[in-house]
Amino acid sequence: MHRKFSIFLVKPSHYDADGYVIQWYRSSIPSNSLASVYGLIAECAAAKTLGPDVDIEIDACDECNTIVDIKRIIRTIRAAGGGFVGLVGVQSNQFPRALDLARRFRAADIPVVIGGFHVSGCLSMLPELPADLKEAQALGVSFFAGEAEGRMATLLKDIDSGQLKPIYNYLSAMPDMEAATLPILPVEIVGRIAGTYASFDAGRGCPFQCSFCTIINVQGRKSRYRTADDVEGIVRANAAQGVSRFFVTDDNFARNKNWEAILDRLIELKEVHGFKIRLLLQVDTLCHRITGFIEKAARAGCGTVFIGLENINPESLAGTKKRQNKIWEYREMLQAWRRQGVVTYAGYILGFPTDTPESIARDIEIIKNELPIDVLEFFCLTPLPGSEDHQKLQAKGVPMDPDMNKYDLEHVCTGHAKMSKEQWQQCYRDAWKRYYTLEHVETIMRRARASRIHLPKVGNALMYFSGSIGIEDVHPLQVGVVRRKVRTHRRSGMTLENPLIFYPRRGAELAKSGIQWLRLALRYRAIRKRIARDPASYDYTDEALQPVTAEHPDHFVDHYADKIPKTHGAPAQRAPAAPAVAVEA
Ligand code: B12
Ligand code: SF4
Repeated sequence: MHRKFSIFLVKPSHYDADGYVIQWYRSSIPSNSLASVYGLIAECAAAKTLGPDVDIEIDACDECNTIVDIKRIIRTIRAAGGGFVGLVGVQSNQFPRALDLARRFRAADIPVVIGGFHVSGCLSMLPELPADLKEAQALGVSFFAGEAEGRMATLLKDIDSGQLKPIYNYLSAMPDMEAATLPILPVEIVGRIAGTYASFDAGRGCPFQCSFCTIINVQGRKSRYRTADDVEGIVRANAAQGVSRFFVTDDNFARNKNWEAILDRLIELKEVHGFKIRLLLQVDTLCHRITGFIEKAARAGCGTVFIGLENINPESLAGTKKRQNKIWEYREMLQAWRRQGVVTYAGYILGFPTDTPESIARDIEIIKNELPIDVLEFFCLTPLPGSEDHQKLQAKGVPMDPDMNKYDLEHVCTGHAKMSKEQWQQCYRDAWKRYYTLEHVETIMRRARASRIHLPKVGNALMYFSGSIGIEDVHPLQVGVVRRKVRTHRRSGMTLENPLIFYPRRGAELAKSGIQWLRLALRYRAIRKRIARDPASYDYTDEALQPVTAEHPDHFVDHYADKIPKTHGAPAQRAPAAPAVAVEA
């Protein structure tokens, strides 16, 4: 008999401090986890995995841009007579929200499977299930640990036959990425991302050993890559539905051993076949050493690059085993991207063991003066479940915040040898203020003009980063366009607010943030216009734009001269160290 099997995939968001789900009319970054799992289930649907008479129907949403209609999902699965809810790519900070959603579905007896880094990281690194996973298990939720490529059919068959197991653990066997199923999402879902970006991972796994990182313990230390043919397949499948912008989610695309074949193929698709490809890449701080990498990336359509700078203090980098970051090459690397007109975003982590409020303030001023970075984003060093840091603290019984919702890299979750929790949290807030002063925003725009980088592009990126913290009070990686709050979607344990209080306050909040965004946009536009009108702006220069030569050595390095390890290629120490730069109060 012909029947349906109905699958709903939800990528959960997480809660703000008031217990409301952080979601928007349009979110800013696509979820690659959702695209990967969707692609795998679409493949099973096409292959009629559950038999020729069973139609597998899939619906998917990213909660960052869509309100999850719990009742409709329950109705649809019941009407189909079979199916399940997959909570996809659930990070630690999203686990409390995932659990609240699961609770509702399990109360209606709908099967629920949770996958993603929290489940995989905990199963990989902890001796026993932590309390939140046990709570989910008690509700009858199943876990999927490890990667699902080549394993989805087994799961679907188990659910369909009522044999769903409590845990699917594939962490010991990483699937090959060559010719692996392609990540894809229908255009209606991609269209809910501002700028209509799709995503794909061209590789997984990493050989390095940064102690704060979960990736190595979940995806392994052996790198696996997609081929140029696969990437062409992803581009063509998206182009067929009018999508041509991609966020390549590899933690470091420069480490992908197929980078050149992939970029060459993208260049061919662009230049010979007329595909209008735009790429957003993530790379490390050594990518400029690879001959032709930056030039080819730009030709293939890369207009923006995320760089894992992490920190500029060599002591901090060594302490966390990030020895591959060579600070004496940062300026050269950033200048190489600028020469290709690419906008640079750099991530900076606060709270390494040697950090103090004074050293953080000093380091940010050094960056502003000496490194030509466009957008800088800050994170608190966090013992993420699945990382070596978390495992060690747990084993030693060091207190860590029990609320997983806070593991979003914006909250301080454990102690620090030199700062109180409050000081550290304040450092995080101050770091944004310190970097995004109007004065420094103008400097960045002047540098962009001098480097012939598209001024509005840099201006808009700066506005979006400073506004997400200053106006929306969320990290730019989580921000979107126009915040949504659903009164009834509040964290479990928190009381629902009276509609007469909730709705007028929401109206006032929306009006306030609208006005604040408008004011910020006008301020940045005034700066941009001032620079555009200034004929001398093309000749602007400063320390950060100076090339590093024998005559003009990079005295950025001098600030840390006594801390640079004596490794191959490191500059000879030029003690005594230069006096510290002035730090604004
Ligand atoms: C791209 C990315 C983002 C993107 C998009 C998110 C996404 N998940 O696609 C953006 C920029 C938004 C993002 C933001 C953040 N991210 Co992020 N992100 C990544 C990154 C680099 C790649 C994710 C990815 O595509 N992986 C590949 C997919 C296919 O793997 P996967 O999610 O594990 O899914 C597979 C399996 O788990 C399984 N699976 C997953 N779900 C399900 C569900 C079912 C039903 C089944 C059967 C199987 C299944 O099948 C999938 C295919 O094999 C990862 C690191 C990494 N290498 O994965 C970090 C990572 C996931 N992010 C992390 C963090 C901490 C964050 C932030 C909190 C802060 C930050 N600075 O990064 C914010 C959170 C904001 C938010 N609202 O999401 C951590 C999470 C660690 C943890 N324990 O929680 C990671 C691991 C990086 C790290 N620092 O260690 N991130
Ligand atoms: S932080 Fe980046 S370089 Fe370090 S281990 Fe993780 S993926 Fe590799």
